[in-house]
This record gives sequence, structure tokens and C-alpha cells, in this order.
Amino acid sequence: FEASIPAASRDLWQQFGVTEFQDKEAFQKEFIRHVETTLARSMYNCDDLAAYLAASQAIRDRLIVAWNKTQQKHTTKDQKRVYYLSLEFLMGRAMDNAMLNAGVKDITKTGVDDLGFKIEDLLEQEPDAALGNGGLGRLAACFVDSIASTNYPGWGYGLRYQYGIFKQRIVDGYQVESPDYWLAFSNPWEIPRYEIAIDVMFYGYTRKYTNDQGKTVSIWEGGEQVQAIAYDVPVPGYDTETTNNLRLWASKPTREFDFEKFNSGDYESSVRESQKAETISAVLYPNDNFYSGKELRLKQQYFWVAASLNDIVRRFKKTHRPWSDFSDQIAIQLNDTHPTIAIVELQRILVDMEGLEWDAAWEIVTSTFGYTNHTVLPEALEKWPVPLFGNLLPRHLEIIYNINLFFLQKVEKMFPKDRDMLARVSIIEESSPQQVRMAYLAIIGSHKVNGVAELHSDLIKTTIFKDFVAIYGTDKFMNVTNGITPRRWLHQANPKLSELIASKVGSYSFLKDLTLLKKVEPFAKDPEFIEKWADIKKFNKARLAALIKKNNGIDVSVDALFDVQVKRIHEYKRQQMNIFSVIHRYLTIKAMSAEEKKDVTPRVCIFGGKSAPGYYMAKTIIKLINSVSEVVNKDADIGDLLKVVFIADYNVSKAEIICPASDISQHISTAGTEASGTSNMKFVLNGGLILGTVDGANIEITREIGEENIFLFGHLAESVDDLRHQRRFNDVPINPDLQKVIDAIEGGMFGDKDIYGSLIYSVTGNRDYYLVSDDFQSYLDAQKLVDKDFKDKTTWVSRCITAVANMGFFSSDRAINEYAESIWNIEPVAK
Ligand code: CR6
Repeated sequence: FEASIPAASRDLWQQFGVTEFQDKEAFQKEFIRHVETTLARSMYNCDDLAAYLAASQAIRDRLIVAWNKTQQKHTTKDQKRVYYLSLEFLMGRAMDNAMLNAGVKDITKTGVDDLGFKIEDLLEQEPDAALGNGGLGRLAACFVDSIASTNYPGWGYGLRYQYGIFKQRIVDGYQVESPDYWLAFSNPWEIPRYEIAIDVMFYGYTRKYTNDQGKTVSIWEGGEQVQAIAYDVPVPGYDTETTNNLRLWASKPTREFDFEKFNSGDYESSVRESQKAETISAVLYPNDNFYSGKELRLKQQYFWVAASLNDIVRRFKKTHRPWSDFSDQIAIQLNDTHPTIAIVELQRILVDMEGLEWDAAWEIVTSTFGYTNHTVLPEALEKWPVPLFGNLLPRHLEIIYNINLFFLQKVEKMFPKDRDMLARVSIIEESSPQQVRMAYLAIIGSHKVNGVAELHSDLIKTTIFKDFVAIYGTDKFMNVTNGITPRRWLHQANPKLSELIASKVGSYSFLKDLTLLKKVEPFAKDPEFIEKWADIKKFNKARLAALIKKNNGIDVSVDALFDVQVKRIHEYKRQQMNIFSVIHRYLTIKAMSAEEKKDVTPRVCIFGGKSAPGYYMAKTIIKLINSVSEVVNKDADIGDLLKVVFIADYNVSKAEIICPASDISQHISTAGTEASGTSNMKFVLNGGLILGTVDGANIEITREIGEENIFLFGHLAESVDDLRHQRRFNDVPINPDLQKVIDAIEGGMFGDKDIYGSLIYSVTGNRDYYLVSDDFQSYLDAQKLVDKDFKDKTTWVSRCITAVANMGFFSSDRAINEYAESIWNIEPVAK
């Protein structure tokens, strides 16, 4: 496939080369061509789904033309590139974004309209590309959007799961999972590249032999082979010619499957064996912030890493540069520890296959990689049992032992006789069985390590990676605060607000430079602007109310305060504290006289989020929310003063409806547990205020928008350890308001109390690890303040405007520029 056309024929190629459609008529021609040929349909049987597919094909063709040009330009310019390795890319829908970034939104909209379709209906046909769990995966999606929009040469590498994150239904109040077969109707946004097929090996053994130069070397052989097939997803930048690539790998059996069995007549089992290969990339592991040491997961990691590195090295070798140029040409970012094995794989390629000396190879490796840490939660840190690891990747384990040996020798020199130190920082944990600590390997094999918000980056330096700071110094450790793409999370999700902002900024330039939002700040006191702003919020709330009506059958009033907590369900994110406070609110209102009720700020408490299928406590929290919803919503004493809603199957496209509709959103993790959070940024950018703890990016949001525009509460990260200690060893009574709530649950107000036994015990049973009781009073106080402040509509909206005006920092473009400058050392591609 490297075949190039002879010079004599190239003129003809250029003459007939595909061009991008430029106007409505050209789009319509393409649309109909795709309906009639690609889909083999006609105007007599073209439904919304077919129309969506045809429109997508037309837009995709356009992206491919831009993609080709970009790739050619990158090859010609031969600049340093970044490769972003992430096991998750939570892209959501592609069509709206593709239209916007390619600048063909109006053409497409009016184009399909003339042909008898509504663009909104077509957009609804697209399934989410839900190849991620939560923040980490969505961050990767925002990052590839920003890398393209800021014209950096960069690719994403991931896995093409056949099943993304499961779909969630609520049955009898409980979460029920079903598979997300998102590829059922084909995926117009990917280009299969069957010719890019890379063999990946597992298992086998290592053998030492003496090579031509008389050196003893180790080789890995005798294992099982599978093939990685590339699927390319074009990533168009906004208002730029750059269209980058997201390459996702799918596993296939190798062409030469077990011929021995085949020839011996055991055809069936030969085919069955080969089918196992396909399962490697079949399904996304549905855990967020939780490590479960399954062999198939390690297989996924190595499969994806091996294919990606093979691809990167192959591309580098085509340039015929010396190996010493490698890290001048290539930066690789590790999105969490999931791709850490890449460090070992590159060392293996350089030493075992390319014959470099260990030290020279290691120098190249460490200057190539950067590692981003996304959590301090101990249950999320990857540690692979040595026996499992050595069985699947025997040569890699040997290399890890060597990396560790050289590293520990260095540490021993720096801290002579400090055996505890050696044990603490060793890549191999001396437990039974021994474990490979992936985060340590990632630190040792990278030149930079970063956290994802200031507090988090400080915490990793003082807690989990403290020893490594002593060894490497502080320069290796840095912070890059997360960001979100304003294209999807403002313009696409909230077109009316974007338009209103554009009317004051003078153009849509803020979508490329989000700090220009500052220009709306003076209008925070302008009554006319405030009114328009408030109308848009109302419109967005009505849009969400319609979704709630459709999904839950519940009527909610858009005049009520919309209070939203949507994110993965996790004890550390404290949805349990939220629902306890909702119960408290319910009990309080129930005890009020008619006169007192007049003073109540009506509220709609909206929850959403998935629990990991095996996370019992999170599932119990979902059940409690739904039970409370059942009781409260039909209580005639309460009416519109309080509604409780659980929106099933929270995902990216629902987030696009939900984020613009909040008055308050909650980000209430126990201080020090949420590395950054990114939905906090989405909600504020869409003109909602935050009720939150002093945690993650909430802290920087406060600094940017002003502490008068955020409702903060709760203990600080620095007190958490002490408070936990207190609870465990002294008899600290639980908060009395919380006790009333627990009494209500235990009294059976929300159904069988036994269902909630362990949830209640997690708070009362001398532990309360997440400090629900310790923070409950200040949480209720903050809630009270929210109720009071919401009554003054004008001031409220004014605060929202000020907040939005100061959100410029949280663009993922800013984050990408920081990575590019301080970690990747790459430049944008010149025109
Ligand atoms: N669960 C953090 O918990 C952060 C994202 C992206 C998380 C969250 O606070 O915003 O990463 N961590 O940096 C992991 O996934 C390990 C997340 O999404």
C-alpha cells in the first residue's frame, strides 16, 4: 500500500481529485448520491436513520479530504508530533461537531430541510460513541478536539470497543445494565484500514542467546499472535484546516491461525481458538476510579500499546533519522497508568529488536514519555500480580526487573542504607504474590509527571509520590489543570447562550480564545442583557423538563430551582450526602404550616449517573434516590416545592441537554478525593452556579470567578486524615439532622429499610470514611444560602454572567497549550 503513482499520471489525479462540497446544492447532491448508492435506498424509503447516515457520509467525505491534506502536510513538514495514548475516548456524537468544525452547519441544516428532513431529528439518530467511563475518557475527547483546533500535529491512540459503556435502565428503582452495541447500523465516522494490520504476541517464553557481536541477548518467542486492525476517526479542528487522526485498534485473529490443528482435522477448535482473539477489544471495562486485576484487561492494554508503538516506530523509521532523534520527533503522553507498558515495550523494541545499548535506549524512552496521574484513590491504582504479568508478557517482566534494578541502585546511592526507602519505591511490591506498581514504573520511565488540578498536583507530591519527589526533585512534577472544549460544551450544547455572548464579543472568536468571554462581564449589570440571559436559561430548563417528562413521566416546573448532580455514582462523590439532604428537605417541608411553606424556594433535585456493575454501595445509593423520588413526587403536601428525578443512562448527549439547564450543580466530593472534575467547568460555563467542596478544580474555579459566585462548604483536604482518625478511635456522635434522616429511612419511609442497612452503616458505623456526617451541617447551611439567594433573580443571573465571563481559563485549548509547551515541546503546524 506504499505504492505511489508515477509522476506522469499525477496531473490527471490532481485534475480529478476529490474536493470538499462548498454550498448547499453540492451538499444535497452528495446526500442523494449516498442515499441512492452507499445505502441503496431512494426517496421512497429514506427514513431519518438513512438520512442521518447519508448526511454523515457526505460530511465524512469532506473530513477525509481535509484529513488527507493535513496528513500530507504533517509528513512534509516533519515536525515533532504528540501521540495521546488513552484507553478511553468518550466522544459522544460526531455529526453536530463535524458540521460545526468543518463550517458546514448552515449548509447542512438548510440542505436537509429542503429535502424533507429536520436536522434535529437526524442528529438524534446517532448513537453516542461511548468508549469511556467518565471524566478521564471525556477529557481525552476534549483534548483531541483541542489538539486539532490549535493546529498541533497529534494523534490519539485507543481501542475500538464493540461495546462501549453499558446502557443503564432503572427497574424497580435499581440499575440494570444492558450492552451498548453502538456499531449496529455501521459507523460513518470511522475509516477501516484493513491494510494496517499489526501482529501482537502474548504468552510464550524468553530465550537467551549470543548474537553476532558476541552479546548475550534475550528474545521473546513461542507465544500466541493476534492482529490489530486500524480504524481511523478523523478529528476536525474548529475553524482551521487541521483534521487530525484518532486511531482505534480492533483485534482480529491472525491470518495464519493454528494450521497444525487445522491440518490435523480439528478445524472447529482451530476456528474457535481464533475467535478468542476478537474478544480482546470487544468490551470496555465499566469501572471508573477502580482497578480490577483481570487478565483480559492487561491483554487489552498490551494489545493497544504494542500496536500503537509499532505504528509510531514504523512511521519514524520511514524518515531514516538516527534513533537519537526519536524524542525530538515524538512525544507520547500516557493518560493514566493504563498505557504504562508502553515504556517497557519501547525499551524492548530499541534493545531487543533494534540492537541499541540499554542506556542509550533508556535515555530515548524517558525523554519520550510523559505521564498524567488522575487519582489518588488507592483502590484505583494499578498493580499487576507478578505471576499473571510474567505469564502474559515474560520478556516485559524481565525488562521491568532491569529497570527496577538500575533505578534502585541509583536510589541506594542517594540514600545509602535506607532500606525502607528502597522497599517503598521499588516497582515490585513485596506482597504475596508480588505486584508490579504501574504508577511507579510510569514515573521512572517518564520525563514529566503531572496532576490534573492544582490541589491534586500538590497532593500527589506530598502523599502517593512523595518519595519520588525526594529522588527526582520537584521539576519533574507539575500541574496541568484540566479543561473542556467550548465548541461542544458551550456552542453546541447551548447555541442560544453562545449567540448572546457573540452579540457582545462581536463574533464567535471566543470559541477559539475563551478568555474573550471577559468581554461580557460589563453586561452583568445590564438589565436588558440579564433578561435575555434569564430567558435562555428558562428555555434550556424547558428543554430538560421535556426530557424528564419523556424519560421519567414527571412534570417539573421551570420556575423551580434546578439542582443537578450528574456524574458516576461513587461514595467519594457523595451522592448519598445529597440524597440525605433531600430527605432532610422533605421532612422539613412536611413539618411546615401552609404559611411557612410560602417561603420555600421550590426545587427540582436531579440526579444521574452510572454505577460500576459490581459496586454494591453505589447501586444502593441509586435505589435510595429512586425510592425517595417515588415517595416525594406523589406527596400532595409537597406539590411543586420539591421534586426528585433520577435521569437514567446519563451520557455525553444527555449532558449536552442537562449542563445548560442547571441553576445549581453539585460537586461535593470529600476534600482531596476528586482529582479535578470537569463537569464543574461545564456547568459554570453554561451559566449555572456551583455548590461544592474545596476540592479539585472547584478551587481554581473559585479563584477565577470570585468566591462570591460559588457556594463552598465542608472541611478542607488538610483536615481529612485527622477527622477520619477521630471517627475511628473516638466516639463522635453523628450530626443530629443526619440522624433524623437516618431515622426516617430506618422507619421504613422509603420502603424496606434492610436495603439500606450497609449504606447507613457506612456513615454511622464508626468509620464514615467520606465524612458525610462531619460535612453535613455546613452542607445544609450552604443549601439554605442557595435557597435564599435564588429568590433574588436579578442578582442571581448577574452572578452567573460574571462567572461565565471569567471561565476562559478552563478551555481545553489552554490545557493543550500548556502540555505542548512544558511537556511535549511541540509547535503548531504553520499554514
Ligand atoms: N474519574 C478523576 O476522578 C478527573 C478525571 C480527568 C478521574 C476526575 O476528578 O477530572 O479523571 N480519574 O482528569 C480517573 O479516571 C482515574 C475520573 O474521571
